[in-house]
Amino acid sequence: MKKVQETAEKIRTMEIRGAGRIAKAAAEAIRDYTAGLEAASMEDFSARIREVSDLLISTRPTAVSLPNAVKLSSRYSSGNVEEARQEILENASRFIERADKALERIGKMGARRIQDGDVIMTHCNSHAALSIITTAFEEGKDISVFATESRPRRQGLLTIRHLNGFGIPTTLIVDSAVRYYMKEVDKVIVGADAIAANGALVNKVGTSQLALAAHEARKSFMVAAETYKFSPSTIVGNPIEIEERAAEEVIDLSILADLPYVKVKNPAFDFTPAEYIDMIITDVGIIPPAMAYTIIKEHLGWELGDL
Ligand code: RUB
Repeated sequence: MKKVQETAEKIRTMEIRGAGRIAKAAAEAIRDYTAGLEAASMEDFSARIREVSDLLISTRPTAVSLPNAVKLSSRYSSGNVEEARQEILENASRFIERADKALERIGKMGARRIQDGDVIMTHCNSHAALSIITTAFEEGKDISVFATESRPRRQGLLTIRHLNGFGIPTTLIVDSAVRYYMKEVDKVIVGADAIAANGALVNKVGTSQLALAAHEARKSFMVAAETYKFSPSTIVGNPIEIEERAAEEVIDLSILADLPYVKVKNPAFDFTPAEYIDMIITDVGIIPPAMAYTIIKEHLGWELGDL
């Protein structure tokens, strides 16, 4: 349990962050916990698996990859402890492998949509989006990147470091310079924290303004998302919760203390409507946002009764 608590804490404090990494860390935590779990009975086993699952899911509310990873990993049908343990170990390992392969596949398929000479804009720090960019570059395409800073946590600094490691020419810009530079951009590629059944995207706050600017300038807006970033519960009408983070990420609280009429809002994500998205590059193919429902039905193994 201590290791699960540590993982949960790392996700909560964003030491582990990004929807894909969070999902993989949760699956690993469940796998390791289950391997060493000493249960007195099947009821005991079930209760403990439920407890760690709930703990992991409670860490951050928006990235649907987290509950998807936990649910897919912690499934079992046997009423026998040893058999149920084996089922979970296999399911968790399968999820981890799926996640690794997904990034590679998205990179390869997405890279086919990148042309020699393309200027790409990306936002925040998405491993799926970066997989496409670095794969295209390694294939020999002469590309360059505009990377947004991504206030307030400045995940853009991770992105520029990553791209620099590949030798990809990169320009760091503040978030508010997105529209100013859009005329120099050919394609926008971002990641996803969640995709709703209607094809709407939830990603780092500011993504929707990139989409709007790309739409206005008639530039292609591409989303890189593993199939486990699609949200089954949106089919039955559940909204995706947008995480609201602490004011101190935005402003020093001592400054705020002197400003009694001022409050701070700090949403971590925003919604981009499907009509601004040209394509979603998933590990099972490149799809229009209108196909989100099909991905959920065919690749997440959900029955409506589960939701
Ligand atoms: C990260 C973020 C990323 C997505 C996709 O937000 O919005 O674009 O999670 O990332 P945070 P990936 O830093 O708040 O977790 O493609 O790596 O899953």
